[in-house]
Amino acid sequence: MSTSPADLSGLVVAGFGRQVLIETDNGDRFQCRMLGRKIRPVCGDRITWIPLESDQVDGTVTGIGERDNVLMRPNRRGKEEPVAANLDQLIVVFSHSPPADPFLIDRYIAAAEHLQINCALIYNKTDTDTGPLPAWLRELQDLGYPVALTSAKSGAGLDSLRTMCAGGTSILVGQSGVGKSSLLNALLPGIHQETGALSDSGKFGRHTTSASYLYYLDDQDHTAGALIDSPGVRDFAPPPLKQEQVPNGYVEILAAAEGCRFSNCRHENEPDCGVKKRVADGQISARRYESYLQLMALMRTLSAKS
Ligand SMILES: Nc1nc2c(ncn2[C@@H]2O[C@H](COP(=O)(O)OP(=O)(O)OP(=O)(O)O)[C@@H](O)[C@H]2O)c(=O)[nH]1
Ligand SMILES: [Mg+2]
Ligand SMILES: [Zn+2]
Repeated sequence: MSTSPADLSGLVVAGFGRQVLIETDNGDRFQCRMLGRKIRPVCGDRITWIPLESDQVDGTVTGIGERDNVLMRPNRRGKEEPVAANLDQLIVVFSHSPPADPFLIDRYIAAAEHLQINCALIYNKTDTDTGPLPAWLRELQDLGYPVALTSAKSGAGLDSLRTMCAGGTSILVGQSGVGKSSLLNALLPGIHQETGALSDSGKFGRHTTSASYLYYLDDQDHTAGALIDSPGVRDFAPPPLKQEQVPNGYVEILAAAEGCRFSNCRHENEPDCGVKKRVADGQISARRYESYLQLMALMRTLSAKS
């Protein structure tokens, strides 16, 4: 599986299990399969490849470049698998239908904090919702997470989403049905055709439901950013964290930990806990603290099982 200087370079723009779609620097796209089972590139991976004479594919991926980071999530069998690599931002999309689950959103935020990448929040389908911003959302906004109100249907807020994406690679995550793909289609009219064409080509069979796609916001100017869509019900399961990583996922809890008597305080039942003090005097949201306790308990259960 050695890479020779003759190998070409490319970026993975779509992943379909054992096959990927790659894009070269000048924008040409090729379908590639993997050389050997160990190579498992995902969307956002920089790879090396060699062309291949074949009816099925255009080339073979020979290696994956070093990853800055990789977003993991559990697959259908509960096993962790990579979703996308080399991300700069996680964009959590939610709506009022299906209803937003603040705990789920906290878990995505925690995952972004753990990966040390930005996290932004998109409240989509605002064309059908005119109520005030929910309290939990205002709290997250106050913690510093940018919030944009969008409608893929009316086009409202799409400029804010575009601005959020500038300069890096972002991935849209969130519950199935909140409108992630619709937002991409609204931002980039025409791409829907392209994904349709891909699944119709026969080369990838019917595996497009488990695929992730990367799109440049501007093909001519990559500094405008890239956005990855990750479809499927599996997206409901946020990335797993180890229990000791949970406090880092809640920025206000991490900051308040300075006031704890014990340096290894988990802010659960310990005495003289700076976090519990701030919850009591209202400086930390009780909902966020409950969410923290719930995630700690969940990760404890999961690690006990594995
Ligand atoms: N009214 C309204 N409906 C929307 C909006 N965005 C998406 N929808 C609808 O919501 C449904 C789901 O949208 P999708 O874009 O497929 O959702 P998704 O998040 O990509 O879902 P998965 O791929 O399953 O994860 C579709 O019927 C869309 O037409 C919006 O802004 N307003
Ligand atoms: Mg989708
Ligand atoms: Zn504490």
